[in-house]
Amino acid sequence: MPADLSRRLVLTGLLATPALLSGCKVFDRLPPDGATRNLFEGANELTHATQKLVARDALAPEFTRADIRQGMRPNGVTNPADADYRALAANAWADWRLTVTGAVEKPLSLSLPDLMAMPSRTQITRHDCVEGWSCIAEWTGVQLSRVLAEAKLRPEARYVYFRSMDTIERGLSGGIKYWESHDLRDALHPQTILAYGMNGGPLPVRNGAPLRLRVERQLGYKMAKYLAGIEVVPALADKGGYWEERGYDWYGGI
Ligand SMILES: Nc1nc2c(c(=O)[nH]1)N[C@H]1C(S)=C(S)[C@@H](COP(=O)(O)O)O[C@H]1N2
Ligand SMILES: [Mo]
Repeated sequence: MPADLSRRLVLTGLLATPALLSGCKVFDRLPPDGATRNLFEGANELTHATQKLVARDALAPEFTRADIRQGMRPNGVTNPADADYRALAANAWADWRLTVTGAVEKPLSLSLPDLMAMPSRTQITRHDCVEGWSCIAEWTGVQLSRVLAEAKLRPEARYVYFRSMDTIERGLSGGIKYWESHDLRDALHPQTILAYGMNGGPLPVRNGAPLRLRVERQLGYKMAKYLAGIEVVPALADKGGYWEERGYDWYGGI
């Protein structure tokens, strides 16, 4: 049995909730709109509520360099074809900016050197994809809490949207760019970083250059790559992300 699943079993056994299926592979194989799915949507909320009470501020395990595995296998979009992204990459990110907007006193527009000038954090953590694989890699970046502190959250701030530059789905009416969201509790967690470095070098394109989110207590799809903007909001305006709109849990806790 995978470690995650057994850990989840222990947790759910302890708490005697039906939260086992929430966020794990079994859940994601259920038909997105079926009755079973609806039944477990309640369990998703329960997991979120329970973890808030007992475990959400705990740190994810950190590893040593000797534990680094697979050099971080890339997944999802690995080489954005978007013209604006290509132009930014061709110019070594000199024209790229991360915008911080919404429910903040001081909207920001930060270059890569701006972010690198802030105090950094390096962490070696395990990445778990909902598809059932995991990797261990070293991430370097700036804590999101520092960036949000600089922007000064307004009292109505509750959630943070992460807007990516890659088109993940092309349709007749245009392309859909990847996006994600987290509540403030995860956004302000000490291991939540905006990473520009991986395994001692710059973040490669396949893993989200120039900047990607790391939220170490959640599943891979919650960590948006190719960031362009952060938007602080009082309430979510949708299901919270690209995969959530397609049936995944909004709270992808592990
Ligand atoms: N912008 C963007 N972010 C993304 C994705 C994506 O396709 N586009 N895929 C997600 C998924 S499902 C996973 S598992 C991780 C993969 O990160 P990696 O490519 O560094 O392994 O990125 C997540 N963030
Ligand atoms: Mo994933």
